[in-house]
Amino acid sequence: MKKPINVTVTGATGQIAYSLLFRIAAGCMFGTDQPVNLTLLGRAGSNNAAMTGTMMELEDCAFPLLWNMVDTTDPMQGFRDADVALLVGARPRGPGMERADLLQANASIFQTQGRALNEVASRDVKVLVVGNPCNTNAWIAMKNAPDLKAENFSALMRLDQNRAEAQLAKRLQVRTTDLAHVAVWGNHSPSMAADVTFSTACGESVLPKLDNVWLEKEFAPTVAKRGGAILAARGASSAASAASASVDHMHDWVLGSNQRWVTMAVPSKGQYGVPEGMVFGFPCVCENGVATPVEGLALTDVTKTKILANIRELQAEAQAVKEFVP
Ligand code: NAX
Repeated sequence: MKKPINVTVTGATGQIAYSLLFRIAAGCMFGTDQPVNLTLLGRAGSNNAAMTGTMMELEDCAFPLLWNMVDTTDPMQGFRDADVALLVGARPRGPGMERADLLQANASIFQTQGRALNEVASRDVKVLVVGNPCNTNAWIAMKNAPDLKAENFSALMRLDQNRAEAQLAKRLQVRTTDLAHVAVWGNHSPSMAADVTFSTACGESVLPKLDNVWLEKEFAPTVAKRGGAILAARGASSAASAASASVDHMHDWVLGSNQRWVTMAVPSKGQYGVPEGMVFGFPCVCENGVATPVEGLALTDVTKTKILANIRELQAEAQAVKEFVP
């Protein structure tokens, strides 16, 4: 039996975690031969009774891979020796709250968590930020953890890729597993750029099978605004699909993507003109625990323009939280 890995999850009383935790414990994220120790990191001063209830349910599943489980509200305890940190908890936007207020409220959470990860987590910890605005929150955590490698940090854009693949598969009447090279660039916001320029279905380019009107007027807006559409329909934001995408993201990062392109927001090394260090959605290939953006693609002018808009948006977000970054 393999040695267990230490997985810390924040936002454990939230709706995403209610789906995510059970899939981790069932072996979907790290494989069915990999035991896990779970730490649930709650918010200091809040009523964490719901977390106790979730832990009772996890226990009642009798998952053979769940070796140990603890909860805490202290980040220094919560991230101690963490091999994987899933930062899901974030303050939701409240009535009358401006985007700038939300950025600030969440910036302090990710500053604290970045500092704690820097102090006590495994030096190889893999961090996935789900809580929004996830690209900027991941950047804040990364900047506050100077002793960890920047490559240890990422943000969730796999949900956007999964949404793009689902729309494409429906349009082309194929299965999502028939698709390859679907990419989403940029920020996890309505500005993101879903890109099928390089995509194939059953090994053939999808472009001759699609028309520009559908791509620009239906596909791109459907993917970019899907979160809002789900909120309107369900009366609650995407949860199970976000949890499933988080499982996909970490699974492929840890176990490899088998040369498949997977969209991850990772710190740029200057690829495609994205400023160094900006946490940006790129198509990546994962191998031996390393996610590498695919380089040298001949982007269309449309994609280049959208990438530029995403860079500007992330620069504005960074500016709004600059006092939380050393
Ligand atoms: P919930 O509102 O159900 O749960 C939020 C969790 O965060 C709770 O456990 C709560 O205690 C915790 N929390 C709230 N305020 C906090 C604070 N000040 N400090 C620490 N923890 C705090 O949200 P849920 O639906 O689970 O979504 C969690 C986050 O994921 C949100 O920020 C949401 O916007 C984001 N999402 C990100 C997605 C992505 O693709 N990157 C998609 C889904 C989702 O929208």
